[in-house]
Amino acid sequence: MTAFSEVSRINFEGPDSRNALAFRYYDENEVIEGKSMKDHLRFSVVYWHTFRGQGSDPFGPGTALRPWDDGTDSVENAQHRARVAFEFFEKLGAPFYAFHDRDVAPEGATLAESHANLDAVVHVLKEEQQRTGVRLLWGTANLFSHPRYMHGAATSCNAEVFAYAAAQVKKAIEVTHELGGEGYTFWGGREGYQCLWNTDMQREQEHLARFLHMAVDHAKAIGFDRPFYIEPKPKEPTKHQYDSDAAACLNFLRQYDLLPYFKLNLETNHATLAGHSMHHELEVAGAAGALGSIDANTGDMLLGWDTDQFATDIYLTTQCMHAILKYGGLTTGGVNFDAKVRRESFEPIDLFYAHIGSMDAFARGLKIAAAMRADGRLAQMVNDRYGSWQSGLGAEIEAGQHSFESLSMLMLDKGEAAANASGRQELFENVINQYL
Ligand code: XUL
Ligand code: CO
Repeated sequence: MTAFSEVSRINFEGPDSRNALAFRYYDENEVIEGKSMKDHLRFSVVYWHTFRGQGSDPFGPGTALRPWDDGTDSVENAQHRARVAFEFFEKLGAPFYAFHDRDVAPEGATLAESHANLDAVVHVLKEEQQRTGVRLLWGTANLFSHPRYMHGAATSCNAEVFAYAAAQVKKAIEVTHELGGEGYTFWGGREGYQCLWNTDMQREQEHLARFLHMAVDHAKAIGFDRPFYIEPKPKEPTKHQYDSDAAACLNFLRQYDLLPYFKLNLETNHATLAGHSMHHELEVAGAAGALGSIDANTGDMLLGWDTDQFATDIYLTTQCMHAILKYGGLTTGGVNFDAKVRRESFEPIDLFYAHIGSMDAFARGLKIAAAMRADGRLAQMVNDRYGSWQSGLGAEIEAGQHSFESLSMLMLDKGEAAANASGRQELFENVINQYL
């Protein structure tokens, strides 16, 4: 008897299937733009929501039934849970997973004890990775739950908390390396402020940069040559996080000479909390050559907070996959389901339904985006819109052959710029709908 004995491997059955435990669109072997769907999407299951989420909210405790958990915080329970997690990854057919150090193993009474607990579970994770072939997309450290991090970690006003966080991240990078992780993520949950009057912002940002440089140095020292990711989020739990959106992260990384070592891990619900669409964030990162990975989820338009729901909206997944294809696809990163089943979906089987539905939604998004690209109409329309840059004056400006002086002479001579053409937004949107 295993944890999910009623479920067998989820198979692709095609769009007409009525089987709730089958894929309709995600056929991992189907080749799109020369690459299998499995390699395009690089689906990943997150340990924190799927295996540690209890279904609690600010108004009530957890509702989730997780019969494999014995309710204790023991290392044995954590090891058992890790084996259950791999049964889930394997049956779902997810090639990757992601974790925080404290999701997989309990925090001990001392740092040394926490390290030992982590090692004991990492041992099982390694065994299970070898048994199943499931890989680690990225690891990370939880620098936000424990009360010691109340003022932040790398940006804490308490220097010893900075030191403790450094020790924790050092270990988390080492275990990520040991498990063959394809990357390492920094999400600065409490690296921000609640009150500007008590905050030395410049000092905190310099500390954060110093911390990240130490991480880069340590990765070099141990031979971990995979990308680091910064995951933007504007708020929650702090009022303002320094890594608030893609543009702020890029500016921070550039200012402190960290850009060569970092890419961005973009999350849909974080984008919307920042007042942006995910499409916007993908474009900002992609245009800067820093699109690394995505935390796939969605918010609820009518709820203000980070609800981290599974994305099922085909329009959203099409935008994501179109931007990802446009900027060369996911290579080290993946479509990481940083998403949780809602409080009312409390049975273990709901974990399967949630992942299957969102994997299918992303598979559809990928197929639609690829069809749009193969057809070329959208690209042609965009290209036409910039027609004035293709030759003549526009091409000369792009080639650096002009100055204010020469352009001023030209326009004084002409007297007025050429007439504008319509932006045709409605037509563009209609064309997109033809592919859906
Ligand atoms: C929080 C969030 C994190 C990061 C990893 O909103 O998205 O779970 O993905 O720390
Ligand atoms: Co996330």
